Amino acid sequence: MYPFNENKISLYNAKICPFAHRVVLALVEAKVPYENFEIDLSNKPDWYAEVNPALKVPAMRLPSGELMVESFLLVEYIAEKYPEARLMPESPFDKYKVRLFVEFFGSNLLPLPYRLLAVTNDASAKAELYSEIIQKLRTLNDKLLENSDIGPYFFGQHFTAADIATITFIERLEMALDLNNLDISSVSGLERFNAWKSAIKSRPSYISTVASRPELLEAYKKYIK
Ligand SMILES: N[C@@H](CCC(=O)N[C@@H](CS)C(=O)NCC(=O)O)C(=O)O
Repeated sequence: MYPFNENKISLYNAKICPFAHRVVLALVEAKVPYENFEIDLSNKPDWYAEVNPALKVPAMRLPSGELMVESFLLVEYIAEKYPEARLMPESPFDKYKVRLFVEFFGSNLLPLPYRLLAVTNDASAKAELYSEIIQKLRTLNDKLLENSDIGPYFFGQHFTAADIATITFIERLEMALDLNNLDISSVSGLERFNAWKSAIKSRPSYISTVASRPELLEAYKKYIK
């Protein structure tokens, strides 16, 4: 039998995982008590197959015994179960906008850190990918602007699942850019993106849960080629 807490949510987490970090942010923002079970992804305990046969983190166990997987579905569950935190907007159309933004991000920006690490030692592929990264970040900037020109969050003053589900991959992208000595700090057309990123990164939920740079470098070195 796998370990769990029978009185509160059990979160099967890996601090370095951007998917798992989404769920941590949602739980902390919604002030949900939970017990963290840290899974070493390079040496998973045998019992983890009982929690998630796909052997991926995050997974969550409710005090009633149900097991749940898939990070964005977990964020949506937390948002719905704890509506006081207002992690999802109320109107169906605004909910659709959150999901569309997360979908856009997932297909366009989410893979970038892994792709960049994979061309670390290939100068021409790296230069090409750098242009693509800038172009995709500018599109992200414009989507943020389109939804709220003042910001700082996707929904203006209102921090939501749209921010939670995307920022964790930006952290990994920054790590991959730094590792490759690529700087985006003075690139034009990213002003709304930069303000968005700083606002989220200064939230206590983020500061208290983000993996350190050395922890990320150690975990992501396997993607470097
Ligand atoms: N679609 C899943 C993806 C989760 C995922 O890929 N997690 C990675 C870590 S970031 C994992 O557990 N990989 C298995 C492994 O490293 O063995 C979700 O959103 O929860």
